[in-house]
Amino acid sequence: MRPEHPIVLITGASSGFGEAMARLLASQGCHLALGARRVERVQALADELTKAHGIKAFAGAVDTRHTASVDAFVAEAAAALGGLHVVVANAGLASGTYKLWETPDEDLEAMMRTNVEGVVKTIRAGLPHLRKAGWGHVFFIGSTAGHQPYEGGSVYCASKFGVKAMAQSLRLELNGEQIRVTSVDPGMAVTEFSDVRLKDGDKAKAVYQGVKPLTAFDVAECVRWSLMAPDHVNIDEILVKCVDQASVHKVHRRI
Ligand code: NDP
Ligand code: 8X3
Repeated sequence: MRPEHPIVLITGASSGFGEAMARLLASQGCHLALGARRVERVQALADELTKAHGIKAFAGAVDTRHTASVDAFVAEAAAALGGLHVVVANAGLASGTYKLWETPDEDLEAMMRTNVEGVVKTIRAGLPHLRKAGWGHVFFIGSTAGHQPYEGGSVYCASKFGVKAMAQSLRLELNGEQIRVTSVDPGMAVTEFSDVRLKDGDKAKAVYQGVKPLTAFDVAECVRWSLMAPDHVNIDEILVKCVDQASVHKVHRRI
C-alpha cells in the first residue's frame, strides 16, 4: 500500500540534485533521510525543511564508498523515521577529464567507488526496509554519459554505463514485488558537479557558457513525477537534456 507520506532516503543531499530533490519532495509532504559527507549542510537543510513543511527529516554523515558508513546511516535513518519507502542513490561525481591511459588511480577509484560501489552499498542497505514496508521505489541517477561516451570521460562514462546496467538488472530481480525502479539520466545541469570535476571555478563556468542548462530542480521534478505515478506504472528511464544539448557531442552555444 502506498503510504500517505513516503519516507525518502537521499544520498548526496548536501548540494545539487540531492538538495533540490529534498526541497521538492518535502513540499509534497515526504519525510526525508538526508546524507552526505558534509553533514553540517544536510543538517541545516533538514532543520529548514522540517520547519517549513512540518515533515520529519533525519540528517546523517555518510561516505557511500564505505560499507560501514552506509549501513550505519541507513539503519539510523530508518530507526529515526520508522522505516523507509524510497531510496535515491544520487551521490556521485566526476573527477578530472583524462584520456583513459592518463587516469590517475586516485580519480579512477573516486569515480568507481562512489558511482558504482556506493550505489550498490546504498541500495543494498535500503532494500530490506522497502521490502518490510511492502511498497518501495529505487532511484538511480545515471547520465547522458551512460548512453554516449565522450573523450576525456572514459571512467566517468564507464561508471554511468554501470549505473544503467544496475538499474536494468535490479528491475529484473525485483519483478513480482511492489518496488519500482527508475533511472533518471540527465545531461548538462548546473550544480557543483563541474567545480568538483575540474577543481577550477572559471573552467567550471565555461562548461555552461552560452547555454541554458538544466537546473537541479528540473532533475528533481523527474524524480517527483516518477514517484507520484500510479502504483501500477513504472517509469523505467528518463533521459533529460536541455534544449541546447542535442547530444553529448552537439551543444548549441549563443556566443
Ligand atoms: P554535486 O557535486 O552538486 O552533488 C554531488 C553530491 O554527492 C554532493 O551532495 C556530495 O556531497 C555527494 N557525494 C559525493 N561523493 C560522496 C561520497 N563518497 N559519499 C557521500 N556523498 C557523496 O553534483 P550533482 O548534484 O550534479 O550530482 C549528483 C549526481 O548526478 C551524481 O551522481 C552525478 O554523477 C549525476 N549527474 C550530474 C549531472 C550534471 O551535469 N550536474 C548530469 C548527469 C548526472 P558531499 O561532498 O558533502 O559528500
Ligand atoms: C554529467 C553530464 O556531460 O558532464 O553526467 O557527462 S556530463
